[in-house]
Amino acid sequence: MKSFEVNFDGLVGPTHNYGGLSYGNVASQSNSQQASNPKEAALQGLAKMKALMDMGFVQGVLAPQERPDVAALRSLGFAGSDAQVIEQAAKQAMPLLVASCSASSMWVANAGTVSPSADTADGRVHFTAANLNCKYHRSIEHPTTSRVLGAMFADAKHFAHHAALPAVAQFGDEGAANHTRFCREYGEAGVEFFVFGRSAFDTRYPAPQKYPARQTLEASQAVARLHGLSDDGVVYAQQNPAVIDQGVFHNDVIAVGNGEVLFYHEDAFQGTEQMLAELHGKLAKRGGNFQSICVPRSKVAVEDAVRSYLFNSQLLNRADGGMLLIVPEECRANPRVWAYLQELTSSGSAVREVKVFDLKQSMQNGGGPACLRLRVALKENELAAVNPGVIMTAPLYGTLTQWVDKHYRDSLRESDLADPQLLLECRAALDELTQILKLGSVYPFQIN
Ligand code: SUG
Repeated sequence: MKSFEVNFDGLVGPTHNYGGLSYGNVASQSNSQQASNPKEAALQGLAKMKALMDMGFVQGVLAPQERPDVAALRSLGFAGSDAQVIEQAAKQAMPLLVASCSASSMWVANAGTVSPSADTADGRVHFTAANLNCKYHRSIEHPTTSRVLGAMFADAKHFAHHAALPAVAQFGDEGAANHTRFCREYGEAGVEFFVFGRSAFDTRYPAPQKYPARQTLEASQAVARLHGLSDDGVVYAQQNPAVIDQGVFHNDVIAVGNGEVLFYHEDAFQGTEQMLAELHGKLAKRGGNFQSICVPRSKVAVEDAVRSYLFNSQLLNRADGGMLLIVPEECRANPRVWAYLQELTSSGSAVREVKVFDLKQSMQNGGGPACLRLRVALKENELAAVNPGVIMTAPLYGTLTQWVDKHYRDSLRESDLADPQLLLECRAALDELTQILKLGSVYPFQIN
């Protein structure tokens, strides 16, 4: 049976703004308070989805969330009508209003972890929504994420959904941004690679000194158990705490993998040699030939990797067997990274081609091409069971660009977030979107 890796990209929401909310994420901190352009952000994301569809990849769309999250503000003690809740929050606790307005659900690599059916004990595709509990503005995403994923992958014969892990730091879980899967073919059993930043209970693992390590070993292990993965099909590795302190807040800022290939920075991991040997051995037992491409620090420093987002790229299989790397414009703007990419594609490596996308609006909050997509490996019959409303087509692309043009502002500053009209605009847009994507009622304003 045929199988595919489907990329579901997060559609940028109407409140996309630069709130400076993510300590440890260099771009989020340095662009705080700048004016954003939600319309441009959404169109940049849609252009990437359309381009991948045009190249022959199966591409999906993941809907944004209702913001401001008035229910979250109510749970923090603000009361009255929706407009009063927003007004009071703006007066008394602006950082909370900013957090409740974040469009951060666009980075769907953090929506959850997905294990394809070939890896799981019950032969279904398993999803665990990420609790994202390191940052308040992200910790409020998972209930809606679960409903949206449930509406996209509704058929219980093929799809199993797990609620987010307990919302405490010991089980900090950031989803697929710290998860990669290696395999020979997408429909065959593979090796799932979980990368954690720290251990909550085992003091032998070193922790970063400056910035938080968002993913714990215990969270990764819990996800592997929930999904029914076998020990033969799992490898755990720790991120190098020193790179977390340089702004590598997720593993997908320093490494990316697909098929049999891991593309990573020399400084990405602790115990790299042992980790590579384990990946090689376990994939060999699955009939695969693990390969790794190490980018040496002498060619690309960690700082250049963080600024350019070289590793936050999409590594995709081309029809001819070679691989294609989708990178952000910031890679072309960095002479050392760009020179490295020229060398990589002409050296006979697995990576044959590089394509560049302008994703500046998302990049300025620390979200590159890979952050914007959730990968779901599906067999042909499973793909047929996905809600067809969320699969990108040329007409859907046309409808979504018109929808963005109709509903989105082209400038948003912190002071605009206090405007109660923004909530009404967002709800009107999302109500229409659920009809376009055929999701049913998934938002709090539609349910309550
Ligand atoms: O969680 N930025 C996101 C970026 C997530 C990137 N995802 C991956 N690497 N997979 C984060 O730090 C910034 C929001 C603000 O500052 O307005 C933010 O949430």
